[in-house]
Amino acid sequence: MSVVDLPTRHAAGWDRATRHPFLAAVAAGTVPEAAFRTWLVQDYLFVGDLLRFQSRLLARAPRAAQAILVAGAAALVDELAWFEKVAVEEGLDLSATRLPATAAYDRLLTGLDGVPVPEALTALWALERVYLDAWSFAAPGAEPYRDFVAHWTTPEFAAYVTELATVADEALAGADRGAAEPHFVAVVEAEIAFWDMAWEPA
Ligand code: HMH
Repeated sequence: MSVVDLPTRHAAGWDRATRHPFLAAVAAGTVPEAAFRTWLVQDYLFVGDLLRFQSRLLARAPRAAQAILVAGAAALVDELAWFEKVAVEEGLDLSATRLPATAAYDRLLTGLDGVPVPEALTALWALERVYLDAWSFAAPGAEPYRDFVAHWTTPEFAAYVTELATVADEALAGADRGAAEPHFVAVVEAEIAFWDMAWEPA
């Protein structure tokens, strides 16, 4: 089994995380602007938390996973700078506090510090893959969201996600594959809650 088999093993949750009403509304151009702005600021806070998690994971990662984790961390630094540019353009307040779903996701990431590296790598792959699939579902997106959707569906991002699957699979080869599955499920649930936070349609 490869980690890439996990989405089909948990198809209902995966669908809820990657075909959420928020994403459908971005595709249709009907998402309330305030909801999108709230979500953007929370995603900025999440990316900061993710960079910290990824840095801690790098510190204990096997040799074969180091290069991809470093490249991914550098991409997250660029992503933070991109959010800061958008914030200036759109007048967003990035100093907002974490809403409950963002805080809960950070606790999930911190909890992963205590699990074996192969399981943490699986969770990292899952949180990137679910995000890529979610925005791919919304693509190309309606105005004014098209540039955002394009930013999160680049071929470079897709290639990164594929590489993460490879290192997760390599690490899991000598580990307990079954132990990774609950972390996958927890990531999917955290993603659903993260979309719900932005907008729960009536
Ligand atoms: C909620 N999940 C969420 N935000 C992100 N930026 C990613 C995953 C991937 O970076």
